[in-house]
Amino acid sequence: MVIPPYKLLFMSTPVGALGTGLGGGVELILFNYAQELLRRGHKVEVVAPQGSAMGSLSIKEIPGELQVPGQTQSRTDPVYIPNNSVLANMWDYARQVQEDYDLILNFAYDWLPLYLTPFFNRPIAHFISMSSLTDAMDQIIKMVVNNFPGTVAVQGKIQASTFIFPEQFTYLSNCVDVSAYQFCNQPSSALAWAGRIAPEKGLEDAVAAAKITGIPLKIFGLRQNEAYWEQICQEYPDAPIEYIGFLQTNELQKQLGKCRAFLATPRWIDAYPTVTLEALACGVPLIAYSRGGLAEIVKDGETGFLVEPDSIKGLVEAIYRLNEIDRYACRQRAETLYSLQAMGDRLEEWFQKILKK
Ligand code: HBI
Repeated sequence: MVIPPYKLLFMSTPVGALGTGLGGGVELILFNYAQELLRRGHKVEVVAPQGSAMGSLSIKEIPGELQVPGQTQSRTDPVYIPNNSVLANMWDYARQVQEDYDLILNFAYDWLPLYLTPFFNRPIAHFISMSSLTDAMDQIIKMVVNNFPGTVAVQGKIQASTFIFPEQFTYLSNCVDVSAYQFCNQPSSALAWAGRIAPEKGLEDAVAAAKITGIPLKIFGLRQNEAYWEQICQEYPDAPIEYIGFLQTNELQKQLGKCRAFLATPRWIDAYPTVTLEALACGVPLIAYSRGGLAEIVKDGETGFLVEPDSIKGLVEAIYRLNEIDRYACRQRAETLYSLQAMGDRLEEWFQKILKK
């Protein structure tokens, strides 16, 4: 559709500088949205914590204390705003420059940006990157959904169903820049696990499956919770695992692509794990707990296997069925369902609807 070029201000996640991995999949989502919208002729400026860098994005770095990750909070926790909050500083900057933009896109899963929406004289679109976690977030999201209909988007239906107002969301699904990933049809025997290494990601189950099958497991991602990592190493001292580290996209796809399969073992309702789309783009089949966005991403028996959540036995059984999967079918699913082109169309349609009001 032909629409005027928009001037867009992207407000990044306050839990870490872009490029460090602290922001999880949202870092790559922000980058993919920005590069596709820039390609279409829109202007995109990014506001993010000090130390942020990602490709050639134009980033305004803001100092201040990082925000507490939402998934570490309990449902009835109050809203935390630390002293010299980077989140508050980011949104004070947005307040000062808002006239230079048509629309502000918020990537933070935090109370403050949602609360500030009525105080701004520019429309704010909110990308909700996780499932329902706390009452405070549910209530403030509901305020925005009710007073600014059409401005709040989620990724998938299962994520949306964890909120009490799923019908009022815009659905964006997720995306991957397939051209940045090489399809690999000659994998090694190694299995892969990738993500923030933290309790909600359930890494220990993948390590247990590696121990039982004796198949080596390559582990990619930021060791966000060192104690959790140590605990796994102590519990499985002789499991065939190798910690690779947190890699940027080009290096990650080279190593991930060579793996036989990707194990996705989330304990929580992971909204739409971006890294599993990266695996598909390389042709790597997914063996995933049937939980959250994974139940929408994996075509059982075609692009991998859906396993009963928390069943290590289920992971092992799926590993032994991997020769049933055609790796090219995995690549094709990434190309057709998760392309940047399709995401760009959805984003332009979303922004146009908001700006028409
Ligand atoms: N926690 N408070 C907070 N804010 C975020 O933006 C946030 C988070 N935890 C995790 C996170 N973002 C991303 O890693 C996920 O949305 C992918």
